[in-house]
Order: sequence, then C-alpha cells, then structure tokens
Amino acid sequence: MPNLVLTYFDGPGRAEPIRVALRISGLAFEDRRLKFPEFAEARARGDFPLGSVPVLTVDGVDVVQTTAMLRYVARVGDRSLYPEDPWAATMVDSVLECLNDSLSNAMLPSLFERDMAKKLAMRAELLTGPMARVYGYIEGVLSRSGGPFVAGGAMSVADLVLAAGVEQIRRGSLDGITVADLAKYPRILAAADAVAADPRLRTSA
Ligand SMILES: N[C@@H](CCC(=O)N[C@@H](CS)C(=O)NCC(=O)O)C(=O)O
Repeated sequence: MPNLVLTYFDGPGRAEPIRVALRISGLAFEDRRLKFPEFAEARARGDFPLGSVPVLTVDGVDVVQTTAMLRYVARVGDRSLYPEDPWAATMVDSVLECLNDSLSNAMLPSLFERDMAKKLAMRAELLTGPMARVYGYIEGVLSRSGGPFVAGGAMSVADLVLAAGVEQIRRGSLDGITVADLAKYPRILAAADAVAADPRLRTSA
C-alpha cells in the first residue's frame, strides 16, 4: 500500500469526503490538519504545488485536485466507491465536477463576504441560480440511476461529496440556505440519508 498523507485545514471542507473515502477503502493515512497560520507558513515555503489544499502526498509525491484524489483513493483501496461501468463512472465524474467545480466556485465569493446583508443576497442568488441548476441536474441523474445513489445501488465518491454538502446545510453552516430549501430535491436528500446510514461510515477507523 502507498504511504499517504492528506494535508488540509482542520475542518471538513473539500477534505472530508477524501478522509471518509480513505477510511472506507481501508487505506491508512496521516490526516495532517493545519491551522491557518501553519498553512500560510507552509504555502510561503512553497510546500503546495498550487498554493492550495487539499494535497494528497503519495509516496512523497504531491497530488492536487480534490476529484483526482477521490478517484485515486476509490481505485487503490477496496475499489467499492467507483463503478466499473463506463456510463455509471461518467455520471459519478459529472456529479463530482458539478459539486467540486461549478457549485464550489459559485459559492466562493459569499464565503468570504463579511457584510451579512450582502452575504444573504449572494446566497439568495446562489440558490436560484447555480445551485438550482446543479441540484436540478443531479436530481435527474438520481432519477435515471434509480437511486438511492448516483450510480444506482452502490455508493460512490460522488455520493460522499453530495452528502457532505447536504450535511453542511443541515448543520446550518451556510447562512441564508436552510434544509427547507432542499425540500424540492427529494432524491438528493435520500442519497444523503443513504450515505449517513452506511455502516462503513461508523465502523471505519
Ligand atoms: N481545484 C482545487 C481547489 C482547491 C482550493 O481552492 N482549496 C482552498 C481550500 S477549500 C484553498 O486552499 N484556499 C486557500 C487559498 O487558496 O488561499 C481542488 O478541487 O482541490
């Protein structure tokens, strides 16, 4: 097995689905969590290839891009989290990019907005714009797969990222977006519930 170090901030963010995928896949790893000053210091030293995290260091080689890490982990471990079927794999990839690229990037400006009134206005636009488009698309994917997951009956790394986003909203971590806003996405809620019910999330180290 490769030697794995996952470097990120001390929070869920983009890294949590990778941590969960590593555990479910049975891969031991060092969970390197940096406080922001440590991150800034390490970045100033040039520690991160793109100046950002997460970074997954595989046998001493730094790998960047969250979705690439997720696919790698899913293929190297017990291989349960990524489908063999080309169409199912394409749906997993498509949903991963919708969430980690389209939605994350659309969300970014509001994460850094300090003025609450402006933040809430940005979130309202996010809800009716990019989020409605991304979640509407994913509802369609889940409808065609037959659910509860993106690839049908088997959970994949795309479901871990989807569930992490729903969990963030359920926790109330996104001002202006509540669980009531998700009511029109019943298949996404069902996918998140099915992820939460997977016993491997509790029994994994
Ligand atoms: N496309 C990259 C984006 C990585 C990214 O934006 N990371 C953020 C944290 S979620 C970061 O390091 N931000 C700090 C900064 O850029 O100063 C990925 O998917 O991994």
